[in-house]
Amino acid sequence: MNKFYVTTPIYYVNSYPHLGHVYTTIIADTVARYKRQRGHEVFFLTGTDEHGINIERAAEAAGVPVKEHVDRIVDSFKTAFAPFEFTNQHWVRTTDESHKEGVRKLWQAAKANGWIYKGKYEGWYCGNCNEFYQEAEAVKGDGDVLLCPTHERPLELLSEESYFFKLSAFQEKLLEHYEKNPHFIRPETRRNEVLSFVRGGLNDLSVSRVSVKWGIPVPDDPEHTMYVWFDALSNYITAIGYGNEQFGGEEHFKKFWPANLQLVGKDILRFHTVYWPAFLMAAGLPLPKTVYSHGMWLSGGRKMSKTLGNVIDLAVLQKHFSPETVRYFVLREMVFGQDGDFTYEALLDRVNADLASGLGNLASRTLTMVRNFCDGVIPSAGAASTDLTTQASEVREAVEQAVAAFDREFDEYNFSRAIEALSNARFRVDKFISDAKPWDLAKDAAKRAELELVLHTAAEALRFFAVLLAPVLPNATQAIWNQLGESGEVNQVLPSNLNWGDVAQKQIGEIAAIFPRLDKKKVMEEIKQEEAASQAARAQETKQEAPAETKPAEATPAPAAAAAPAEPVPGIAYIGIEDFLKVELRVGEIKTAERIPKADKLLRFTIDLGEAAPRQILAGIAQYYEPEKLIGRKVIVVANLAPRKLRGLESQGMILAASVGEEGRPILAGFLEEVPNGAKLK
Ligand code: ME8
Repeated sequence: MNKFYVTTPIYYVNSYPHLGHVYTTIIADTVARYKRQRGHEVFFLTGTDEHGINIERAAEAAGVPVKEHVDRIVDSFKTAFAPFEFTNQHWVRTTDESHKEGVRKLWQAAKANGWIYKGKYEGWYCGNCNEFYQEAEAVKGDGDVLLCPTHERPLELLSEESYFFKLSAFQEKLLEHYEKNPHFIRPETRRNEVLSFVRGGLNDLSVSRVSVKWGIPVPDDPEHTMYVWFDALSNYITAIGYGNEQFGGEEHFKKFWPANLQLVGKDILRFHTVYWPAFLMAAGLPLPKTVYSHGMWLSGGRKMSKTLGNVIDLAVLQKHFSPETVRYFVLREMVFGQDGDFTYEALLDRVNADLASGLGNLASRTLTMVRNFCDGVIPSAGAASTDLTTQASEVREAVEQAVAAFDREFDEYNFSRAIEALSNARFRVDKFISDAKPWDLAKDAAKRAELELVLHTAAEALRFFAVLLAPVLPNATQAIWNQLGESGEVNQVLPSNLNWGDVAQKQIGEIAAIFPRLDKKKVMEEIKQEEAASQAARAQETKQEAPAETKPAEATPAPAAAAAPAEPVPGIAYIGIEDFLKVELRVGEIKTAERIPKADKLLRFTIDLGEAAPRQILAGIAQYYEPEKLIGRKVIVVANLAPRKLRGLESQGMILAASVGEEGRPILAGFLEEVPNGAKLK
């Protein structure tokens, strides 16, 4: 039996699941079901990435032990995924002991082969992507603060002893592999991107951290923890038995590795097509057959991401749309590999057109006529008039061609085109029914053969569609299958075994609507209200999670999308809104800024808070900011803090800043949009 191993990225537990995570997992699940239906022995893996400084900090901010914190978020992923009935054999967690054993083995193998050495690292680090950036790659923010090009958050300058992976030595080997295996990176555009990146030269990679405690200790040097990407990427092999006894260990690993398809978003392309193959080569292991990098779902034209805060709320989505309709939509709507804008309007239109009026309607009208006109038994194809017989053969041809096109496109991961091929054939069937008017034929006993041919053809087409669409719409197609009077599981039917005509003489089952039509206007109104409410709740919770003065540098987890937490998070000392309202936060504009003689930490500002006169405020940020560069900058000021004297000077308020890293480097809070002086924050 052919084996097929498909993986999704393992998702960060630094926040809660959103549509993006569900998307990749839907693709993987659909591929897994497709391959199983065609007789492959499939292993489908998904899971969670649970180490790293961000997670450590988020747990700290929540005041709970890190493991407890990650367990809770892993649960929220599993809860959000549950309605989709994903068929993954395993959920790998990087906190699993078996994973740790495997990662250690990979490290030791790479080290024994001479690809890991010890050195010193200095660089600009983003805790959100766990990645160092060159200064040139960073985006310049206000006050020349360097920002992460992906997350638009400040980078930290880190310097520490580190183990390095000799990535530079793999440039030629990687290029040779890309050349020899044109399908290793797909689609083509991404392959070209990676080729030009690697041709530009590779630097050695820092693969350990002494500053991060929440990670897997480096073998024989436990002061260091492994760089999270070394840890995380290894999941694809540790989860199937590399270096541990999972599923029987080595034998199972050898059976499924190399993976056939590793699905990733384009945001993590480089990790999977440069680092990952290099790590594998370093340990003498084979490389995956294909890394497919898909596009991003955008929301309002921007990448949907928890850090940017514009994610589609899974709770709202799932309230109005069944998991099957969401599956169908994301597969049909997004051209796989390209970005796509997610809108509820498009989802509603798709569901109503393709599923309610389309497949669902074909099923209900065909089966209702079989019940009403043929005593519930699907007729055989009778000897009808030549014209109708010709039309019926054209329908059959269209369906059979679509069946072939479906597999051809699906094998190339063109999901949208595969589904479109079937939809086009369905239009042909619908037209055949509308033209032949079986409801009229039923009134005329002399037209019995015509009536039977129409219903036979429609029911047969429906049966073919059900089998083909089983990986996309598992439950709906099973319902159609049962209503057609077929037994067993539709996903076990090999499409190539389908025989046109076999539908005849089946006693149909009970008819029930498969896809109810959705009232677009009503649903849109409800969604808008729910989204506004959930955004307000999110904003409220964010305030509660991060009281102004102790706001952590990195995002604390956004509130649960799928499982909005009704219960309080243990360990957080909650305050009521009335406490929060006691703090008067106002927008101020820095009018003057200067150093204070003999006080190397303090800067003296005059700040316009929209009052009669500007205030004098002192702030301990002199080591990090050039005073001249701050003039004109809008900041947030605690306006009702009791005045106090510092170095003999009165400070009449406090400027808010994030405190970053162990040294507590301040980063001033500010605004992206124009805002008047004195405006109140609430
Ligand atoms: O990157 N559209 O985890 P992550 C489509 N832990 N897919 C999206 C998406 C969007 N807007 N947003 C996220 C990590 N995704 C690492 C991976 S793997 C060894 C470690 C999907 O939680 C997409 O698959 O940030 C993307 O690559 C992944 O979620 C990133 O998930």
